[in-house]
Amino acid sequence: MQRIYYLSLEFYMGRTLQNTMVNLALQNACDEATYQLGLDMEELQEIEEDAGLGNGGLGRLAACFLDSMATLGLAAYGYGIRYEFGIFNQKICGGWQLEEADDWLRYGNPWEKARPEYMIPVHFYGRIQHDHDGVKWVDTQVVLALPYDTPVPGYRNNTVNTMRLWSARAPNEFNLKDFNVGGYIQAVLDRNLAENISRVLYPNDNFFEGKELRLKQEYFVVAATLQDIIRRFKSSKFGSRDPVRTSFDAFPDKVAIQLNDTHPSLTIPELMRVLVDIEKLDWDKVRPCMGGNGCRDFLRQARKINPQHSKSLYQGVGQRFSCIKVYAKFPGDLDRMRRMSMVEEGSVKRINMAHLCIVGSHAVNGVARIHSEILKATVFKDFYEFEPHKFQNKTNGITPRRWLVLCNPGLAEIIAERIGEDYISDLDQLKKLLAFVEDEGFIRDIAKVKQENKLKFSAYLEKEYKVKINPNSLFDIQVKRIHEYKRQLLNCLHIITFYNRIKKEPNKHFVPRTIMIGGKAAPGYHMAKMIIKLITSIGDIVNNDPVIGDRLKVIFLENYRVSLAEKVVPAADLSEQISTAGTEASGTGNMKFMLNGALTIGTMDGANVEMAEEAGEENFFIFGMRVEDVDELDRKGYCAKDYYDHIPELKQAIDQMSSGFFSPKQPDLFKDIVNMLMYHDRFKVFADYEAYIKCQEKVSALYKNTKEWTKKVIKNIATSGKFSSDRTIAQYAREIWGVEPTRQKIPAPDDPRE
Ligand code: 73E
Repeated sequence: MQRIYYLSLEFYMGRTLQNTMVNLALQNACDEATYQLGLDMEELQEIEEDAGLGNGGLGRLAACFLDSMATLGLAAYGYGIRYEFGIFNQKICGGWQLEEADDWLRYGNPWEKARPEYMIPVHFYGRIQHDHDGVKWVDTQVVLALPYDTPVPGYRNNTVNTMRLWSARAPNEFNLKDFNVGGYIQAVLDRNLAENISRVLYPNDNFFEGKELRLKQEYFVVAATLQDIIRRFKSSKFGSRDPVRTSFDAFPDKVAIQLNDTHPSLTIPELMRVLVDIEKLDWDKVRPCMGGNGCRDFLRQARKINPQHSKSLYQGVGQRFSCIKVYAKFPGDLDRMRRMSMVEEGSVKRINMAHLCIVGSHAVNGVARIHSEILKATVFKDFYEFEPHKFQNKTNGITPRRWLVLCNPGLAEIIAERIGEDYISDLDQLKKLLAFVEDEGFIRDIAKVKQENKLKFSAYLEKEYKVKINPNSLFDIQVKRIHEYKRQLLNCLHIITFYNRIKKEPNKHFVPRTIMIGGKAAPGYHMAKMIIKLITSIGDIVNNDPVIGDRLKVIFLENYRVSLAEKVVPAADLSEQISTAGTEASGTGNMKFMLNGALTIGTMDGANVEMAEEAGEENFFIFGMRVEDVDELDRKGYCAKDYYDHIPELKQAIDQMSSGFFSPKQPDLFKDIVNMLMYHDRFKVFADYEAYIKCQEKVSALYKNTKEWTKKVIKNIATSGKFSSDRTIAQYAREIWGVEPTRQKIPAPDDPRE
């Protein structure tokens, strides 16, 4: 059997209880049983902590992939780190973000099982010694990797896979020397140093972290996982019976390793080190593969953590990918050889991890069509020209179990009433709903479910946060990490413009809107934190203006995370996906909204391009620059001031921000934001302002006509099937891992309500 190993520094799982019940068809039985005990299942579910072992899309993708791999019956394992502290909890205080530690294991974790019998030593630092039978790595510091297993059930198919997360433990002899009492106490205290490796998730999304502890995390998961993979291979019938020397001949056919971005890329030199230095074999027999995703920041110092890696990098990879090969294909092109080097020039030698990944992998993929094309045309152009066959696309997806059946049972139910339940594990079947676009009954049902979800979410906001919103207004939602490239600031400019228009003509009719923005800012990202303060400050002015009434409300959704997404996504009318074209590799929140019956206002970026293609552009609110326009503007030179000077409503909004209209007690509070927007905006917010405002006018106009709006909603739901992670994983399986997925259907249990 071919085994799939999915390595990731993040697994953003969220809660597990309801997901387990959905996948095992236990929901009705559990509802019934708890009801008999005088308990409410939904209340119980709310008690569970999110497993927040991720920052955003990258970690959530890994979680959706685990669900799909189990559902498709693949023998797949997720490998990562059991962070003691996941993504911080966000508190909003006086409009500012405060971070609180996420002590998610405080009351224990019932879903995991420690497996001390598979504990593995991981070595750090030390030096290399050469002797008669090769090299020895000596004087190392040893940290033990203790695995914790969490079951990953497939959707009703009698399959349960494993997610194995490593926890760092100091060995009992850690720091052991002939110490006096003081030395002993210190030695015990120092155990923390080793155990800090799995203490906390680095809270930066889409950002390269150059800290030594982060590199140790990366090496820790890679080294422990590879030892586990090789142990399992040896104990299978494919590792030869020879007790002295294992045959690794079958290894490339029995093992596929998929890397989530470049974060676990030390897999490549580490696998070489283990096979060559420990298993004593020719490393040409190895076939790891890597899924590149994001691929923006990859400079990394190999440093001193494993000195043997630098040797592997210079010699090992050098053998397979020698400059000579590049030279043979492109004679005389010395500049190309320099650009493609794995070792970057400069006083400090740095390893380019992305180059290492491409060279050491048999396949590399982008995560949406536009992203894959950009990689081939820009950052990896040289590598694409050298080995074009390696480059693939795998457009991201989301699991319809969590992101429809679990979070939006009302919608799942009315769909099942029309087309049956098979669509849940074969999402393309949603296409059958196209036959119901003109069906009055279905249109009414869809609008009704949406209204119920909006009422439920309004009640939640009122209960938990004491804010009252108008459930008949258009729910306009942007939830994602706060980042300049995601352009929450463009949304802010629309809010201010909308506000100014109502103030200017208070007696005119406006389609009422509730604009909700949520997301965490990395603790050290100053501009992102200022953006949160700006949103809350705009809310303070807008929400308390009697002229506005309930025509416009601005809500900052505190502590956006998986479990909050499950509440807000089903309640959305409008999904904001407004990154500068060419900056969002794919996006996956966009897909969740589409599947849950929101319309999208978005740029031609990431997976939006393919979503609009599936839905038909006439059913999508597309605006703004395309990638080519952005490139053209770069060549011409982007000048924000020109837009400011020529667009009066834009000027008014910016002037209000800089004059303290939204921060009366501190008029210059937003000067950094204004200064950035006016003089060094890498994401060209003003260039898309006019198109965005016009597009928002079209949104409001359509929303007035519930029936026409709902027809477009149905067309979007019906064409969202492509964005199931089942489709994504089936493509990885066939086109990268070389395995055919199988879906076995298990008859529903003996429960009349299932
Ligand atoms: O567009 C998203 C994509 O949908 C992308 O920004 C995100 O990955 C999602 C899933 O493919 C992503 N995050 C990171 N790189 N790409 C990242 C980089 C460094 C640290 C943490 C996350």
